[in-house]
Amino acid sequence: IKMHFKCRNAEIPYLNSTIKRLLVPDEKVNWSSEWSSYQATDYTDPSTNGKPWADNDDLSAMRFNALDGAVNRKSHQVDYAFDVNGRPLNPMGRTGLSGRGILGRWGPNHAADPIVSRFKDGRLQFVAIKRKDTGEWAIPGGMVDPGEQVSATLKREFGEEALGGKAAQMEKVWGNGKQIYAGYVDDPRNTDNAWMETVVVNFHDSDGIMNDVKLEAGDDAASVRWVFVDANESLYASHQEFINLLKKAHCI
Ligand code: RP5
Ligand code: MG
Ligand code: MG
Repeated sequence: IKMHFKCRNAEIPYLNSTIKRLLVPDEKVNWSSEWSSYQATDYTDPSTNGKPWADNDDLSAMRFNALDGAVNRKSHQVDYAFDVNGRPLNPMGRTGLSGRGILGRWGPNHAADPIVSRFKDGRLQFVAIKRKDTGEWAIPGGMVDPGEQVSATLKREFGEEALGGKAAQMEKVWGNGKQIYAGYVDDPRNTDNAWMETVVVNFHDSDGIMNDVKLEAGDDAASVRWVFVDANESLYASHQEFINLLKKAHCI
């Protein structure tokens, strides 16, 4: 996964705000690169305070790099470090913004991304949704709820965002999951102290089951459609890299 491009953009304001990131040059992304005067813009979206899915500011009560009650604070990739205030440090380096931003958790925020794919006229395609927040096309992923199995998140989010919340005859497709990635996501919401991680699972339909499933956008999705992988459309966060892994898995 390419590090810190989408979550280092100092040109555009941070999501739902007028806040801008401090510009972090390429050679200063790594924490090990000396920058003693580094002072990122500090921002935690006030609308997240008190939300059931959001942490409070009492970091001393949290068990980091561990399963903290039902909340998974373990990274898929590393044991992360902390800054002088005890805030988790983004393992991929500086983003120019400290605090939680709009994310709910200090440290890793766990998501799951279902890639439902098939061959159409000999070309590989997958189900994509248009995100309401940034307007970008994306895999219909979502956050893992506390205590939720990732396998359940994958089905739930696909149902909510791509099937309009309606249950469909997809059992056979769900039985077919192959994990293609687990780790960090270069998500535009990431900060120095809070970041997205995901598990990407491919559900490939080789039996034409999806031919009878009606796609319908719902929840955080404004629209939904099949996208050919060779169309090379630009996608949200690291999703193009996940599609590259999908192509590899299907020998393309
Ligand atoms: C991305 O954000 C993940 O890859 C996943 O697609 C998504 C989860 O967040 P929401 O869709 O719930 O905003 O980093
Ligand atoms: Mg969702
Ligand atoms: Mg989503």
